[in-house]
Amino acid sequence: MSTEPVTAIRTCPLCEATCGLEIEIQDGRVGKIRGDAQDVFSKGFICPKGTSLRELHHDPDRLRTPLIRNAAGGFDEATWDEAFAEIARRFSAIEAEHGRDAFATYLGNPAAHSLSAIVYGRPFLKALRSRNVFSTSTVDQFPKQLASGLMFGTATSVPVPDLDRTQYLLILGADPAVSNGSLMTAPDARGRLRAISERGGKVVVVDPRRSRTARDADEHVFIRPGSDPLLLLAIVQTLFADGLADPGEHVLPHLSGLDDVRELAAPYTPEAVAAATRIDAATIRRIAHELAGAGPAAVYGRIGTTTAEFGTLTSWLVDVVNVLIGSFDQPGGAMFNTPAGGSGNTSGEPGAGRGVITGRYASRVRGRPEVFGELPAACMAEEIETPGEGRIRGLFTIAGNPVLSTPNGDRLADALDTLDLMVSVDIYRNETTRHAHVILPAPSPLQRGHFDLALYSFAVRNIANYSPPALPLDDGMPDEWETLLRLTAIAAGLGPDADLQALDDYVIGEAVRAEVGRAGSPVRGRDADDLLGLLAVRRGPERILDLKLRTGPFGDAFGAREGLTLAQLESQPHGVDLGPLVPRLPEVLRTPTGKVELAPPAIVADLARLEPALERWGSDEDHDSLLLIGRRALRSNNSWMHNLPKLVSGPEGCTLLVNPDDAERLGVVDGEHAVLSSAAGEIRLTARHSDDMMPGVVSVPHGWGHDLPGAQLGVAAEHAGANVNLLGDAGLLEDLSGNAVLNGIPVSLAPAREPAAVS
Ligand SMILES: Nc1nc2c(c(=O)[nH]1)N[C@H]1C(S)=C(S)[C@@H](COP(=O)(O)OP(=O)(O)OC[C@H]3O[C@@H](n4cnc5c(=O)[nH]c(N)nc54)[C@H](O)[C@@H]3O)O[C@H]1N2
Ligand SMILES: Nc1nc2c(c(=O)[nH]1)N[C@H]1C(S)=C(S)[C@@H](COP(=O)(O)OP(=O)(O)OC[C@H]3O[C@@H](n4cnc5c(=O)[nH]c(N)nc54)[C@H](O)[C@@H]3O)O[C@H]1N2
Ligand code: SF4
Ligand SMILES: [Mo]
Repeated sequence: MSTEPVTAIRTCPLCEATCGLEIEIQDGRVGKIRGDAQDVFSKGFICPKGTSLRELHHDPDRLRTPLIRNAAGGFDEATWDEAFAEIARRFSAIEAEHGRDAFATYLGNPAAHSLSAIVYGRPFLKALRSRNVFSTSTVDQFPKQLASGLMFGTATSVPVPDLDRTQYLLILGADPAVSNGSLMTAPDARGRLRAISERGGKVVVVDPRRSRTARDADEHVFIRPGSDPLLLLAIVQTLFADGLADPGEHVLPHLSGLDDVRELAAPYTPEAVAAATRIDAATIRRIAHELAGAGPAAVYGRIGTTTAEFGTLTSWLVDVVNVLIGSFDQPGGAMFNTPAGGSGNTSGEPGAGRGVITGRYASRVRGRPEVFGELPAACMAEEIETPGEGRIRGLFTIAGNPVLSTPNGDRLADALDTLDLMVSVDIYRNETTRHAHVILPAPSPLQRGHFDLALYSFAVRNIANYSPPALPLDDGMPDEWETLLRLTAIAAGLGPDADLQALDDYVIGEAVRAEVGRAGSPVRGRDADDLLGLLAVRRGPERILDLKLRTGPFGDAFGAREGLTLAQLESQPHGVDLGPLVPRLPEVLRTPTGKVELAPPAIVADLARLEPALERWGSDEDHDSLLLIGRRALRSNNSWMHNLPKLVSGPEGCTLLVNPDDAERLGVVDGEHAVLSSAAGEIRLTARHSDDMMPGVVSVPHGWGHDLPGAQLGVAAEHAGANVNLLGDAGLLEDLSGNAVLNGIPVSLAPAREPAAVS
């Protein structure tokens, strides 16, 4: 007998926009998915990926049972007990012979959106006690977080443009009309950007490609890939030279290094950088004047600026300009969020702190410094391949697909096959997880509770929204946090049959005891057992979330004041709007000096590396070169939503975009296959002529190349595309953050003579 359809309200976990969804459910089947018009933040906005959660939930290729690799190289379905026993057996053997640094972890992008992974990833890493911690952060945003950390004191102190109140926005290397915003949580980013122009403001986009955001904007400026730091230096130089640099009364008392910045930028006049950036001096000067004179203004840089040769330098300069133009930390400028779930800049004593220290240890083979407790993802292959003490023998991947998402994925794939243990917690058997000894499936996103603990820290309003699971777990399927806790038990030496409830009680006990002991905590000095009693109705990530909310900046401090609790969020399924961003200087700072460090020595030293680049990029040879950049598409999500027919139907997703003049010169025909090669490798794919491309620049999206044997992705294999990261160079890391350089790679292009191997 059929049951009544119900409507579940929940936040979409797929990207940073945190849209509210309305999901029809009947008899355990997911029906229509619409935007939740009552969501306090997204107000009904939804994108094609959000609606495809239905297809994702019912995808027959999505894993429902653990898999264990067999002697023939295939996989056998296994029970959960068998899977954990196999992991424990291999784990003990490695530990006995090689010790702790023989283990490694790689956390992928969906882990940043998963309450389970955010909350239980940490105890797992702690129990593993290995230095080999890798994640997508080093193929993504570490440069921004490092620059923010050095300037403001913590990795999450990333200023976000106050989109809804700004009058002028300069965007570098981001396409929020497609990506829906990143380190700028803003559902319907496209609508919010258009609103700036509609209220008489201006949006300027700097990008080597006329992106969707650029087409919507008031002005688009082409730039030579990678040269953004020069443009920004010239803007800084102009602001000082023309008497426009004025941080304002609100910021000045908390500022250190203003004179240093003036001096450092002095040589970089607009004329000096014009040839290297390909932007004429008058345009640079005009943009500098507009930024200073347009009312509240902000600069925003993203993936095109962080996955670049000078990512940290560029990320720093973005906020130097933000400070100099006078609207920093003010409505309409670049501002700090106040996250309801708390972060490094809401806990502890306000106004000063330990700041950021990097390089406490280094990677074994290349000696790359640790940043925020992680080593560069692009070092993984060499750490597995190279013999000696500390060689990685056991790897855990959690929600990641590094074979497609990191440079030289082919080399990494070969290395993975030499491991003594590889465990993947994932929802698919894909290009990476096919190498695992054991794959542990995570439930569908609709079967889990959700609160975007990480991404709300970068939202353009202060928002709190919790969603309970829309559907129950399948019979016998543990929640992802239980799987992670089981792995924690194995890593802690408690074995695969440990009492998870006891371990979970230990985790929350530690968290509460730390909180009551923390200086500045609203529950400092309270009795830990009392608080644990108040939390006792919950378990798992929800219990930790309740603790974080209640001790966070809007929390009820366990009854000591009016404020948020998880119970309150549960009663408000469309979310709680905690208001627009508010000025937070100087309380937000956690630098040792208690100042905004406008000229952090580590970053300033990196300017020495930029000087030769200025000359190199201005040369005739550079003007004749061909450079590769990436892009994103609305119907794609990094490497992993290509198995959903609705998203991959229609025009081919993985194509090369080339300016028609370049194409003609190179004999590359529109719609035909071309060969794109770099020092690292070559790929074949369909070329598309496009006036949107700057001459001398080609664009290929990442996350494709689904033609590898052993994966179980029936639909994606029919739309395989080519893996652009075969052209990247794992040896090429940004100096300060260890982030891989994925944009601005020198390439050559030719027509393909034979039919393409991949289509
Ligand atoms: N050339 C180039 N390379 C890039 C980029 C680029 O711009 N250009 N961008 C980089 C960026 S920004 C990022 S974030 C990375 C992404 O890099 P990765 O995170 O390594 O790759 P994803 O494609 O996001 O893969 C996510 C994996 O998580 C699985 N998954 C999905 N949902 C869940 C879940 O709920 N639980 C679990 N356990 N698993 C789940 C998917 O099946 C998939 O295997 O790629 C980077 N690589
Ligand atoms: N639809 C969709 N949305 C996504 C994702 C997805 O895969 N698909 N991925 C999510 C993830 S993990 C992330 S990190 C975010 C990223 O969010 P965004 O940073 O907005 O990512 P992109 O859309 O790749 O935009 C990057 C832009 O930088 C430009 N660019 C490349 N090199 C340079 C350069 O040297 N200088 C300048 N000025 N511009 C350059 C590219 O042409 C491109 O337009 O998107 C998230 N949202
Ligand atoms: S924009 Fe992002 S959060 Fe919103 S529906 Fe699309 S994928 Fe989900
Ligand atoms: Mo990302």
